[in-house]
Amino acid sequence: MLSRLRLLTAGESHGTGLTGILDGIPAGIPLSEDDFALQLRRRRGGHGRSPRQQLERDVVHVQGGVRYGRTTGAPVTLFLPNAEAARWTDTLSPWPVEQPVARRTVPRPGHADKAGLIKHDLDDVRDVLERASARETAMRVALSVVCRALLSAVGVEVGSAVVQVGDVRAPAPALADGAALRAALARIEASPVRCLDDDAGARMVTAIDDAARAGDTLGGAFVVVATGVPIGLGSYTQWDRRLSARLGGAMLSIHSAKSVSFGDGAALAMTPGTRAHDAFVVDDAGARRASNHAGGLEGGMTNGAPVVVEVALKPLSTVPGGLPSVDIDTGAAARGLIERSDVCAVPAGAIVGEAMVCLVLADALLESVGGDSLAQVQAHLAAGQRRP
Ligand code: EPS
Repeated sequence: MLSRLRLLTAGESHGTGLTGILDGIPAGIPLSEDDFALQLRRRRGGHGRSPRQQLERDVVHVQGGVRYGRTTGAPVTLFLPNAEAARWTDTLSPWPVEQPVARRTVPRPGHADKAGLIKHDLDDVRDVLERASARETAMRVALSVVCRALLSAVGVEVGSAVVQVGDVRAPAPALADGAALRAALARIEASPVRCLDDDAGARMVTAIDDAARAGDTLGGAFVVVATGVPIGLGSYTQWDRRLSARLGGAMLSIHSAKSVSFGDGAALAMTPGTRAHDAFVVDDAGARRASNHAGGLEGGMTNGAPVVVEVALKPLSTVPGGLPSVDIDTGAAARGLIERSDVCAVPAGAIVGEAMVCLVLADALLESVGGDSLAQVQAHLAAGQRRP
């Protein structure tokens, strides 16, 4: 999925913390502690999040690759402590303890639990759920801050909006350029569900409150938009270098993601070819496009229009009352184990979506123009004809 960058995360949801490494980042990218704090705060937010998000402070410890507020070219290494780790020392001790904590033997349908147990020959759901938890996305968001800073230094801006919670659907936000995105983001950030449409946003809040009262969870969908993207990132020359495939794969790696689409997505399947494409308008000002049905991607490459990606998330499988399941010790019917959970994580998912778009676009930018320092990347970009 990545060609110039490598990203790895490690750590359990209730362990001492999450560790992350981002390798292949050029030197000279400016970073501040506030950049990390901002993105991690955005990921914790949203109506319908679990109490966990009030407990976490998400203060990033930079353990390598950054000095005096600039990347050095070495792997960026981050550690994100978990606020409650002290309560879990016996449960997650790397070494045997005198009184082992009771095993969890009822897998949650919809989660990684059952297949994870069988795959790794485990007998305690705890060993699966700790790593399968969406807490891991906090580290992806933290590492993506470096990619966002690189993109921002070449004029690329990335934002997101929630367009669906349960069956409440908002109109798709029309974000034609960086200025429109910035104006919309000011309103989106103020919405408790990251929705640009106030009426739909209010109905989403009500839907989440109703689900909470009913002991249920809700999925939905978000859209990520990237503006100012240079033309020609990705490639049409080989299947696995197509940016649509790489972006799609990265988005589907987000917990709960069930589908991904670009631009008008599935609606294009029922639109005739004469209306489905972004025809050129040629006038005195030159050639331009009057629409962006393609979502900024043609032939597996960026075409200079905003990249528009929509991701649908299923409702969280950790439902408060537990779903019908089976006890793996006895084989008897049982309720899926009950863990603290969000009612709706779609607003947070949107921030994780932004993180994955930042990562894939930064990787494709480095692949396309190259450079071992930010100044080199900027110079290489300026030397080419990469702008609409
Ligand atoms: C999450 C952390 C988790 C859950 C949620 C998302 O924290 P905890 O496991 O302590 O409740 O709130 O993850 C899930 C519901 C899940 O099934 O993975 C987070 O930080 O985003």
